[in-house]
This record gives sequence, C-alpha cells and structure tokens, in this order.
Amino acid sequence: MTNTQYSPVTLLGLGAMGQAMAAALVKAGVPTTVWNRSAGKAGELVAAGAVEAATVAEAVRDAGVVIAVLLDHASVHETLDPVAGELAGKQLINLTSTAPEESRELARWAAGHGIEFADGGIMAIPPMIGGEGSAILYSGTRAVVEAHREVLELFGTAEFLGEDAGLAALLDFALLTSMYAMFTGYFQAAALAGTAGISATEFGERAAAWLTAMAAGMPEYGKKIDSGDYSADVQHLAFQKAAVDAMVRAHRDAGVSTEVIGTVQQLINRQVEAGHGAAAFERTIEELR
Ligand code: FVH
Repeated sequence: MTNTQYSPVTLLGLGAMGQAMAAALVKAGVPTTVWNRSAGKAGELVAAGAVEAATVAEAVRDAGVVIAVLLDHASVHETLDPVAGELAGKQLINLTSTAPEESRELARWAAGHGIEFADGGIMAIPPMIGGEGSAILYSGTRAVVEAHREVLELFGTAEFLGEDAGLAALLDFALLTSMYAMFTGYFQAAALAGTAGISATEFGERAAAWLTAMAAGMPEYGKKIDSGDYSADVQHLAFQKAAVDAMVRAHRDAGVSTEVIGTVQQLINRQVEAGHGAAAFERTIEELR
C-alpha cells in the first residue's frame, strides 16, 4: 500500500541497481512509477505495488522527483533529452555513474530546461541498498536533496557535499579508484603467492587482515601530504625503493608480470632520481599531481 506522506517517485532504469532502489521505495510505501528501456524487468515490482510506465514521458508526468539509474552519461541523455519539456519545473536526481564533468554538463542541461538537478554517487552494491553500510553522496541543488531526504535515506545514508554538481561523482570516483587499485594490488600479489601453491582464497584472507590493519594509517598519510612537509625519520623513499625493487625481482624470479608493482616502482624511482630519496613515501603523490 502506498503512503501519502511521500510525494510520487519515478525511477528510470531497472538494471540491478534500479531494481534494488525501486524495491526499497515500494517496500516503504512510496508511490513509485518505474520505466525501463527494454520490457520484462518490472514484473516483481508491479506485483509489489509499483506502476510501470510504457514511455519515459508517461513515467515523468506526475512525478514529484525523477531518479535516473541508467548505464552511463550517454544513456541519460538518450532517455531524458526527448522529455526535457515534460521535466521542466520538476526535480531530477541522476544516480547514474558519470564522470564529474559529465555531471556538471547534466546540471547545465537541466538548468537550461528549467529542471532542478542534483547528482549522486552510489557507494553501495545492489544487495546493500536499504541496509547498513549503504551510502549515497549528493551534490548540486541542495533543495532537491533536502526535499526528498526521507525517500533518499531509504536507499542509504544521504550525504550532501555541496553545490558543485560534479563533486559527488568526483568523490565517488576517487573512492572507487582507491578500491580498484587495492583489488588490482591483491590480484598482483595473489599471482605471486600462487606460484608457491597458496590459493587466492587463502591469500585473500591474509591480505584482507593485513590491508585492514594498514589502511588505518591513511589519515596519517593524509596529514603529511596536506602539511607539505615530507621529511622522514625512517622508511624514507630510498628505503622504500630498495624494498620495492626487491619485490619486482621476486615477481620476475617467479615468472609473474610486474605490471602493478612495476608502476609503484616507477613512481618511487622518479622521486628518488629527482633527489627526494630522503623524503617520506607520501611524497610519491607529487608524481601524480
Ligand atoms: N551495480 C553496481 O554494483 C554499481 C554500484 C555503484 C553504482 N553503479 C552504477 O549505477 C548505475 C546503474 O547500474 P546497474 O547495476 O543498474 O547497471 P545495469 O544492471 O547494467 O543496468 C543498466 C540500466 O541502464 C539501462 N540502459 C542502458 N543503456 C541505455 C540507453 N541507451 N537508454 C536507456 N536505458 C539504458 C538498462 O536498460 P536495459 O538494458 O535493461 O534496457 C538498464 O536498465 C550505473 O551507472 C553503474 O555504474 C552500480
């Protein structure tokens, strides 16, 4: 049964994420209209109380807020451009993963059509939606997020970052970058461990414990970076170079590619060659800035 305390929500896109979000809305009694490009994905949602629209125009007509959870920036335009007129005066939240500049472009597009816009970065996978640990970062027009905060909190913690529509996507992608680099580091390391007959599962358990302990040091790394003072009493870059050079040799000796650890080696080498061997490891960020 729908709950009249909520204004109607239209959700565009019923992929894995869109379905999880629509299910959370329906479960809470939010009047929910769904649309998906290809048919056959709304069955369970309709059975649970959602309304399926045949067209995007029909879907957005009576919406209090329209939420797009599509594949990418191009699919957002492909879906919304034809209904820009119908969206005028309405509120739109894009939860599709888009690069920050793409989010800003969407904000300009929306403003040009009289649409109030906020963008979001989903820090969760579909099974997490509505549960503990699910969080969504928002930026753009604060009023859009605040007007629908109660509904948005059904997906996960809703954090508003600021008026720059690209900010949520930027932080989302920064966090994802750290995750991709961490998992790729695990793949590199598991390949090395595998040459000694250690399964990726067993190594994964060890790596998870090790990385959890090490990750606690990140804010301290951040303090050093933010201070700009890269002086180091111990474990300076020349020391790190010796260790990473040995790790690269270990991979070569074992017949394993050095692509991931080799990139770390190159960054450290460039800093040492530039005369920063006595500086802290954190100075490696200067190679990336
Ligand atoms: N799934 C996840 O773990 C991640 C978590 C973090 C955030 N991402 C982003 O969320 C967006 C949606 O992801 P998804 O998991 O729902 O993705 P899919 O299951 O692949 O569904 C894609 C939907 O997009 C529709 N679609 C694709 N192209 C078009 C188009 N040109 N016009 C209209 N709709 C389009 C697709 O429709 P169909 O193929 O079923 O017809 C799906 O509804 C995404 O940005 C993630 O990066 C999820």
